[in-house]
Amino acid sequence: MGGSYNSLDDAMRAVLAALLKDQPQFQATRGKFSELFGCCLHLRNPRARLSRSEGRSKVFSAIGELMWYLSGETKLAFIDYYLPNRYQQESDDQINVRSGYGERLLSFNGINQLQNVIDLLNSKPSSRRAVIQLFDASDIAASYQSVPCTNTLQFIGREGQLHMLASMRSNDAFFGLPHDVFTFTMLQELVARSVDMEVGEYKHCVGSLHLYEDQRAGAAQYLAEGFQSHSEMPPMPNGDPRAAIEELKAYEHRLRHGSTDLPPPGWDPYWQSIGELLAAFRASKNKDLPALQELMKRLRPTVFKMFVEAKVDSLEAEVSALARS
Ligand code: 5HM
Repeated sequence: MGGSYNSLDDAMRAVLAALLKDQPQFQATRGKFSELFGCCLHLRNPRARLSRSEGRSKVFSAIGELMWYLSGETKLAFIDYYLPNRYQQESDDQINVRSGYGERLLSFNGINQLQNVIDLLNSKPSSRRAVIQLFDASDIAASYQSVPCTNTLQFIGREGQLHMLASMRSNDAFFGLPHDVFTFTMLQELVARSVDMEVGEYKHCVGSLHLYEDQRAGAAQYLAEGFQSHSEMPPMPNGDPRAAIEELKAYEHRLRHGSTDLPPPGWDPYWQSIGELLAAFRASKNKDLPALQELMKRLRPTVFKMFVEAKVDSLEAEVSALARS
């Protein structure tokens, strides 16, 4: 199984349909699962990285995971804000999560791997050495609650386009895949902008691509939703994105620590819309329906608007259910 797809949703539909055909015959600590071995998915357009269905809420956690990686840390408290209770069992000490990529990306034994590949590609745009290593020999030298599922992220510059190949040892097709494709293709675009190339193609190659037994109903429901139109993100602004990312990180930090401010004025609309999504997540966590409705009014018609709309709908339903009880 493999194949070439126009969007993440197209790839997910093919993968989940194939995984549902088989009965869950393998057993892991995390449950029984069916599996595709050695699967390589080719996304022709890495910006079609938003799954409409996961968008009922997962776009927020996907952006949360990206911010977590870019923080350079692996703190449980950070990701728990976006995915409550999901990562607790992944942590050995309830402080850090070993399978988080932030520290390894930005400070692996003191090496900033992200900056390294940018510097390498700026000096040798066609290099075959632009590799970020995430899984490490030490990960299986002892027993841990969780270790990175990604082996390497490789960037290949060809004719002004930056392609990417993600190599994963293990990937959960229903929950992990949409998050991983989102965060990795965002990193691809960040690197492309930093080396003045256009975003090329994306390949997602996985040793064990699997579906757990307890996610089969969700996967079947996703397939039953039928065809989803593509939600392509707009291009990231040209030029070095580092300053914008630092501002976004500082803003995200304030929101996560309780601020309800809107993104500061003057940002490029691309970063502004990501900031607005983070603000909508803050308001929905606060169950602040007026703030969410206000934000909805201010949002420009971006690909993100439908995700905020879904948050407004579910909070409205919650509030009216409360009023009835
Ligand atoms: O036994 P193993 O370490 O492979 O279990 C980790 C589980 O988390 C697997 O189902 C894996 O596919 C999923 N996972 C994922 O899909 C975990 C991470 C964290 O590195 C990830 N994607 N990024």
